[in-house]
Amino acid sequence: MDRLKEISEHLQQGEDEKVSALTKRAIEEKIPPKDILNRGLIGGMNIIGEKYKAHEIFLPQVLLAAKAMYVGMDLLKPLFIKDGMPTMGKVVIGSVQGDLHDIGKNLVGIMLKGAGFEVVDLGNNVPPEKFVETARKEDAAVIGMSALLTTTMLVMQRTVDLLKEEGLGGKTKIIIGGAPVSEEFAQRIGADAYGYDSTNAVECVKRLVKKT
Ligand code: B1M
Repeated sequence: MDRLKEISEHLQQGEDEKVSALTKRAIEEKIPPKDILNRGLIGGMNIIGEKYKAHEIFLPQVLLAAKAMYVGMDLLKPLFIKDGMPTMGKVVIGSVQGDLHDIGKNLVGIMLKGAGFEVVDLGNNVPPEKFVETARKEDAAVIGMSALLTTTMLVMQRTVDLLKEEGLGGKTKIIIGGAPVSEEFAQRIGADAYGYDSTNAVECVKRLVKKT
């Protein structure tokens, strides 16, 4: 069977040890890390998402798949992060308050580090005050917020507003991302950019940093 398909299928079964072994083998076989990530790991996770939506599987299976996803991501991380690169600027990232989904946000963090940015990762369930306070303390060029739930998207608006109230509006730029958000939503709440995936997020952040 195709190696990437194998990774995707074992991820869907939540078999983290198999995913680990197969990811290692794919790296040895010189399959591009981007393909292992996009077609193997994310490919498997997307199918999990569809099955979960159709009530074909339940939360415990999603959690096991997420664990396997992390095992694979940890192996790929060093291949995306080049050592010793000069920093392109500081980015504070997190999943917004009420949101525990952090796989996409972590991917964005890995890609940003790989592109030479310094990343301050606040984790998940991050309130607006924490984003703004950290951006000020760290003198960050950009805040990156991730939301996977339609209910938590609204926290992004509160963070954008708070940043302006605190006088950091023009200085610290904001990029948002996550399945329920869009370019149109980003414009509506006054965010500076919307990243549709982790690669696009890096392109947007590079553009934002040039403008600061
Ligand atoms: Co949840 N969940 N979940 N879940 N979960 C979704 C999001 C859902 C769409 C599933 C569904 O019903 N089809 C649904 C949301 C519905 C909605 O609001 N419209 C949902 C729900 C309802 C819930 C719970 C409420 C379930 C419950 O308890 N009844 C609950 C909420 C918990 C909470 O947050 N308070 C919940 C819990 C969980 C788990 C804990 C089991 C687990 C999360 C584990 C973890 O993250 N550590 C989980 C998972 C894994 C999912 C799905 C299946 C997969 C999400 C994922 O990791 N995808 C998801 C279904 C789906 O999305 N298809 C679902 C892979 C990841 C690489 O993609 O995160 O989209 P994604 O990130 C992408 C882009 O969006 C973008 O780049 C990434 C790479 O391409 N991106 C950015 C993301 N952030 C960005 C930031 C940027 C730029 C780009 O700039 C800063």
